Amino acid sequence: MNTPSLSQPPNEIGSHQPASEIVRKWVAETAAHTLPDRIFWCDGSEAERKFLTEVAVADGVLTPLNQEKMPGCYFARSNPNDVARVEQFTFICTPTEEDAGPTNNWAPPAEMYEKLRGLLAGAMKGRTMFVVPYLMGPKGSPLTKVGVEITDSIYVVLNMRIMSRMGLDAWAQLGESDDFNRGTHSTLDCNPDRRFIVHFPQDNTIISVGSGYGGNVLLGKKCLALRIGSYLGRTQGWMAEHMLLLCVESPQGEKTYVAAAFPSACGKTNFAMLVPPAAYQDWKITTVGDDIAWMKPGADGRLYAINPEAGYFGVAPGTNRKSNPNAMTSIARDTIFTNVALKPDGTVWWEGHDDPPPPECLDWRGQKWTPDSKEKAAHPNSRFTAPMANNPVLAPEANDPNGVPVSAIIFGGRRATTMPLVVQAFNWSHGVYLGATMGSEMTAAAAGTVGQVRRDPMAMLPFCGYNMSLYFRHWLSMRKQIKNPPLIFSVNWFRKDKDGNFLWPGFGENMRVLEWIVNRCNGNARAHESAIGWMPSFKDFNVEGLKGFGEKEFDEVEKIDREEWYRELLQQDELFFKLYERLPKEMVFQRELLVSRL
Ligand code: GTP
Ligand code: SPV
Ligand code: MN
Repeated sequence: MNTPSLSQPPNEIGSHQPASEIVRKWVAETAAHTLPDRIFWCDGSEAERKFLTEVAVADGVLTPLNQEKMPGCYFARSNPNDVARVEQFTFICTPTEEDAGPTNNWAPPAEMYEKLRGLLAGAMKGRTMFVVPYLMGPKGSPLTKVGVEITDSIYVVLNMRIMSRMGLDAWAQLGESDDFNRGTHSTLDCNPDRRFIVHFPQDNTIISVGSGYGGNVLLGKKCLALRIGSYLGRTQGWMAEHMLLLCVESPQGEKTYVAAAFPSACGKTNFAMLVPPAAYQDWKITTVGDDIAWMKPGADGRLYAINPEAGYFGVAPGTNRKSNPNAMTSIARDTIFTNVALKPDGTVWWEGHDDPPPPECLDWRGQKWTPDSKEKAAHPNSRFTAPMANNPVLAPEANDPNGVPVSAIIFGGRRATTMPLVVQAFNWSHGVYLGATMGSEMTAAAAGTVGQVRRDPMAMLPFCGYNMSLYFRHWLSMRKQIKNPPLIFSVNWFRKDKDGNFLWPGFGENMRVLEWIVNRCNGNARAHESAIGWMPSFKDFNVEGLKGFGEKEFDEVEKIDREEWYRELLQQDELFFKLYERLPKEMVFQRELLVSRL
């Protein structure tokens, strides 16, 4: 067989240009500036996937895994300097600095365009420029958006193909319209000094340079679906949120849809694919989405949500048959693994895998690793990219253009102290306050100090495409458009005892919290009023079959410690001071009410 080459794709692969003159002109201009050897127009077909995969393997970008044990699976390593999102190099370039607000990096748009233009000049010389058309959202949904990503990375193309609805449907939805997201990505030389992830919300434009990894470069995901999406949502009356979406089906067959915002690497994928414990045999959880939700009020006065994505870019470490069997099945085939460890038999491993540590393997950097090694075998932010169609508990509603009506919104951070297992907000504006003041320990999903508690409002700190104070206002004002709003809850799976052990078993057992939440939504569960919101008493909470967890343990995980709360309030104030200028008054009132209740 000949070596597959991008200069000679078979059967007209790579040549499907759109009818749109606007797109062709933009692509031609970008090519004239970046000077690629050729332009490859993606169509999303299976033939194209096969061809590009062969090229990626021939170029050493992908390594085929053991095809008997892991059919259709490939392995990739990123540059060791490029393993997570880089928040310090992520910019929101709105016309004024105030539009971007104090929580975002900002630069004047003209200046930033100029700087990026300089970096992109001739950047694709000797490379192929791929044009990737994609839909964020199910075909035919009023919420669905068209994006076009120009990229010089074949890895990006193959990942975007899994993560979005990539292909000719996007050209069909676009027609001659100008309404699409313009994304330009070049890996350049992958130098951190020339790494910028830049958004121009007012132009529906993203330019990303100098990285090849995850949320920095799969532009439909965090850049379009959250940063640009949140900006558009504010002007168009909808919401773009860092939320999973799941369906709870009760033994009576009643379906309740729940959205939950947890910060990066804090449990969204796990919660979205939850397997109920034995005591819940007649309950069923299905996954609508695991990372992002777009929500809009429907004609019936409820809030409807879609998952704009088509795949899962999930955290590998900690994923196993016990913690998340549905994820394990999802990644059994047709999956790309990035920065995990590679075993001699062509399968993969990571910390927290079902299999014991291999006697020998290659670590995520490609160096020999044994169980005696001090370093981790897989990078803590190593990931899998899997099609959502592989998920055995995928909700059919994930492809429904109408979306699903949301009954509950949950906010949750990773907190060793202070925050109880579950509490319900008194009302919408109190719920917005709970979300706005959320704190969480930092994780490996972003470059930074892992473990430090920071404020991460609605899990959107790195993803809000405009002024955070105005984002809070948008949340408050949405209430007027939603006659039957979802109830709002706060959860914390990560509270610890003095010895550093988790007080709550988490994972599948989170079903117990979910049951109480769903029952609250349907008027079937009791609660008592506490200083911080409605809480279940022990008798309202189902612990059937949960060994070693009785009233004492429950009280511990639900405890409100006043000292801790006063400290918490001081930390919240730091964020409020930063946002003070345009902070909605409701936030200050809610704070005062909380202080007086405490
Ligand atoms: P992003 O993809 O970065 O947005 O992350 P995510 O929010 O989807 O997080 P994910 O579900 O991948 O979980 C990240 C880490 O949290 C993994 O190491 C999990 O094992 C761990 N985790 C998830 N759920 C629980 C839980 O209920 N309890 C505990 N203790 N850990 C959990
Ligand atoms: C996150 O960090 O929240 C992720 C991974 O989901 S990334 O796509 O890299 O943003
Ligand atoms: Mn995420």
